Amino acid sequence: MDGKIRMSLDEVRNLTESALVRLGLDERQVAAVAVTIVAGERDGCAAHGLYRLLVCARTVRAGKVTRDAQPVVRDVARALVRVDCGGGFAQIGFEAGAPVLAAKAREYGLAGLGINNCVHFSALWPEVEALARDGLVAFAFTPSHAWVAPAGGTTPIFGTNPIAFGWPRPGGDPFVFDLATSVTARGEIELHRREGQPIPLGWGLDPEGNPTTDAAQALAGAMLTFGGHKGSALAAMVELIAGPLIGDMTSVESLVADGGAGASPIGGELIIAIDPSGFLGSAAAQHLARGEQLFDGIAGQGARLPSERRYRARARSLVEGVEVPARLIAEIEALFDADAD
Ligand code: NDP
Ligand code: PYC
Repeated sequence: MDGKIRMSLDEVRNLTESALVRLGLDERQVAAVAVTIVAGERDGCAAHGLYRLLVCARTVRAGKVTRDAQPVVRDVARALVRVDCGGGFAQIGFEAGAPVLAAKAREYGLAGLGINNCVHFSALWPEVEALARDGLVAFAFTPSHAWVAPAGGTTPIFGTNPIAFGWPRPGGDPFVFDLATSVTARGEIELHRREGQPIPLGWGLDPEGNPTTDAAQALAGAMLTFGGHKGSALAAMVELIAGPLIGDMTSVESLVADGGAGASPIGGELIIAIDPSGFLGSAAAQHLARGEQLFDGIAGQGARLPSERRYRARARSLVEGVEVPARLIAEIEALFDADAD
């Protein structure tokens, strides 16, 4: 088992920003990407925290990211906006497009943002949470690389294809869920492989199509969808609405474009925002308050709400900092060993 190092969130941010600067990303991308990596570490989502710097480095050094990409925002219809990320990380697309999306949702009740031509490695909850904090109901979807077999098959065709949802709550943190349509995110299996830990049966198949508890074998073979045919249908939906519908890649196409580099997925993301007052006008607050009865009914029987664990981790990290595997920090520092020569 690795030793752990305790770091403040400022230390996490400094390490992240300096690594991204040394990778040659411009100021805009450094800032936008660092926000999500620090948020991942802060909220106890290690698979999308500092570990991602290793993947970022591989992706940038493989020439898959435009280091000085500038997002181009295009107002394509009354309630639709597109952002071309110019081959940069998706975070700059969200940053540029979200204010336009929110304004359109307020004006028309419902609006969509298509983020195109981006490299995507981040979790989606920071985006739906931000929109929900702004009073909007939000959905986000993105394909990834073809790593996941459809229910009943053994050949990867889907990405891990997350679906995220955010709901504003009067006077409290938004209700948010963000789930891969695979049983678990690929990053979780990567972390198991790095720790030499077995994975639970049901997460993946080995390259011969047999169930496996070996993380490396599942990474080399096929991951499985959650909920069998139901997750499979949702994964297909994500492929369609965040791929062809917005003129961007499917997970199969992204993996072909990767060409064996082992870099982060390339493609697009779809975000939909709804302003509750679009349907409800001045009665919106009264009806949102009724949503609270649902949350009370869940929590009241001892079940937890999605995002509760993250908010608790956040509250703790803001005070105590976070614990990070010492080996991970050493690997991040070693990324730049040659620079010192
Ligand atoms: P999990 O299975 O850990 O969690 C999925 C959701 O379920 C979370 O909202 C979580 O809330 C909630 N949850 C978990 N356990 C419970 C419980 N017992 N009761 C109620 N709610 C619960 O996440 P995944 O492995 O599916 O995905 C992890 C991340 O990976 C996501 O953030 C996703 O965006 C990211 N990802 C990104 C991809 C990309 O291409 N960019 C691809 C695939 C995944 P909580 O957070 O509070 O635990
Ligand atoms: O963990 O499945 C994953 C993932 C893919 C892209 C970013 N994260």
